[in-house]
Parts: sequence; C-alpha cells; structure tokens
Amino acid sequence: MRNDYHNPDPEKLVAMFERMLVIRETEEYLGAQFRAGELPAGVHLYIGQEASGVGICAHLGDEDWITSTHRGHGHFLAKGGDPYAMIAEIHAKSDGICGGFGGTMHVADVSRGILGANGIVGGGLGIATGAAFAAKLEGNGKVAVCFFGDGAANQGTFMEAMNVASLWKLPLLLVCEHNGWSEFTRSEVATSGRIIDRASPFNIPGFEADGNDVADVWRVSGRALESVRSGEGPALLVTYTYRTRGHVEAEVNFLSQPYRSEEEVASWVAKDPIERGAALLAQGGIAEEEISAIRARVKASIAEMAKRARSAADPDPARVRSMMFSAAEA
Ligand SMILES: Cc1ncc(C[n+]2csc(CCOP(=O)(O)OP(=O)(O)O)c2C)c(N)n1
Repeated sequence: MRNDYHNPDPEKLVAMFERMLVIRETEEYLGAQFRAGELPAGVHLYIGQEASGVGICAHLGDEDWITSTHRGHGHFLAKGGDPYAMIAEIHAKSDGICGGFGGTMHVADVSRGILGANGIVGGGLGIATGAAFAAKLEGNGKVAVCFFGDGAANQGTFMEAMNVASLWKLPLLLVCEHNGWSEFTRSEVATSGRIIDRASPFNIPGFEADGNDVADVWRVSGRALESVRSGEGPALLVTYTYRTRGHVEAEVNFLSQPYRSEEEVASWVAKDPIERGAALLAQGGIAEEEISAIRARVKASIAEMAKRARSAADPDPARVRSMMFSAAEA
C-alpha cells in the first residue's frame, strides 16, 4: 500500500466537511420522513460512511463517471448531485432528478457523471467497467469509479471486472466500502481472506484507507486515481468504514439492530467522520465559530430544500412510458 499523496489544503477540507454535512443532514431528514410514514419506500442510509464517498469524489470532475449501490444517496451528493432534486425524487415528486419515477434506489444524473444507484448488489461493477472501456476507446482522459460494498465483493462480477479491466488497462477505480456487514451477515462469516488481497492476482495495485477519515481517504484515493489516470490500468481501494444505522430504515427494530451489539455501534459512532472532519478543521486553524456557522448553514439549506420538495407537484402518470423507454421506443 502506498500513501504518499499530499494532504488536502484547508479550502478543500472545508469543502469536504460541508459535503459530508449535506449528506448527513439530507439522510437524517429522509430517515425521519420514512419513520413518519412520509416516504413511499424504505431508504438505505449512508450515515457513518460519508468520508469515503466525499474524499474520493473530491478528486473527480463532472466528466468522470461513478456507479453506486442501493446505499446511493451519499455517492450522488458526494459527486455534486443536487440535494433538492434528490430529496424530491425520494418523495416521488416531479421535480425529482428522475422526474419522481426512480426513487431512492435509482438516483442518477448523467450530466454529472452519476450513472446511478442500483438495487442489484454488484450491479455497478459491469456498468463502471463499460464506462471505463468507453473512456479508453475515446481516449478522453475520463475515469470511472465504482462504489460497492464488502458483500458485493463476493459476487462473481467483481472478479470479472478486475480481470477485464486489468487485461485491457481500463481507467477504473474499484472502491470497496468495507462496512463489515451485508444486511445482517457479518463480513467474516461470508468472506474468505481479505478483499484487498484479491487485487494482486489480477495485477492490480491495492490501496487501503481509513474510511472514516476524509483526509486519509483523500490522500489515498488521490494516489490511486493518479495511478488509474496514468494509463497503468485499474486500482482497487478498500475504505474501512461502518454504517451506524440499520441496513435499511424499513427493517424491523432498525434502531436496536439485534444482530450487532450496542458497544460495536458505539465504537464506530465515536469515530464519526463528520466529527473527525470538524477536528481536522480545528487543527488546521479554522475557528469553532466558523465550523458552527457551516453546520448551521447546511442544516438550514437542507431544511429549506426539504420543505420545497414536499410541496412540489406529483409526477404526471402520462410520462411513465417516456421515462422507461428511449425516445426511439417511446
Ligand atoms: C444480486 C442481489 N443479491 C441480494 C440482494 C439483497 N441485498 C440487498 S443489500 C444486500 C447486502 C449488500 O451488502 P454490501 O454489498 O456489503 O453493501 P452494504 O449494504 O453493506 O452497503 C443484499 C444481500 C440484492 N439486492 N441483489
């Protein structure tokens, strides 16, 4: 593992802190809305994992691609997706990023390189590999970043993606967000060996980062993306993190989470990426008042967007066909 990329400057750290807060505030809101019976479907929250998506996406432009998972709100927002359009989508409103027809598991914005969340575990791996293949064919310098969980790393498509991406030297960064759980199954009982060790048999460099430390994720992913952008082929990055909420807000007893101990959850809450981000800002000389002002600004802005989204118009059912098929087929 190499870890020699430079540290984020204070401006970048502030921007990443703010983006993590946008994700947290949005998801706290969505979780509360679900519990109040105000959402049409359960939501898989990214709470606790924000540093992973934010630290990586901070290196990407709109022209680069990402694919996401069922836990996709964080990736969408980390890549610069519009929070209002995402909240409206999850409320099934016409202002939603997919016109209110996609919902939580399909948030996407191709204009920002967000190829979408995905209800199929491992479903993004083939899509990202295809995007990387297209970038290579076009020689346009874009990269594709595929986010997936440790559970998805046990799907055959992970090995297929590594094989073909390495063989064809595709500009693909595979990011395994290792939160230790797949639904209610602990990683150790489903996963043989270490996921990071699966890279070298495919001649792929492996990188590991503290997924709850946005500065570490930034440094390590910067190095990994440098390697991917240089034309050397794909890289695998494993970010070690934790979802501090249930697998999905709809799960029975999602607050007590009977499959894991309160101590385990508490040990990760103590490593909360946002509080660690705030500590980094303070160490970097940013005044407490300024940090509080950022928190207050983000909170107010998400609350305002949420209010607006709730009262937006419902989608027109007549659009269903055009939202499902391409123009040629509609
Ligand atoms: C192909 C497929 N198999 C099973 C499921 C049911 N399922 C949804 S999420 C999940 C666990 C995924 O775990 P992981 O990839 O580690 O992601 P995490 O939920 O931890 O973010 C499973 C098994 C599914 N959606 N798709």
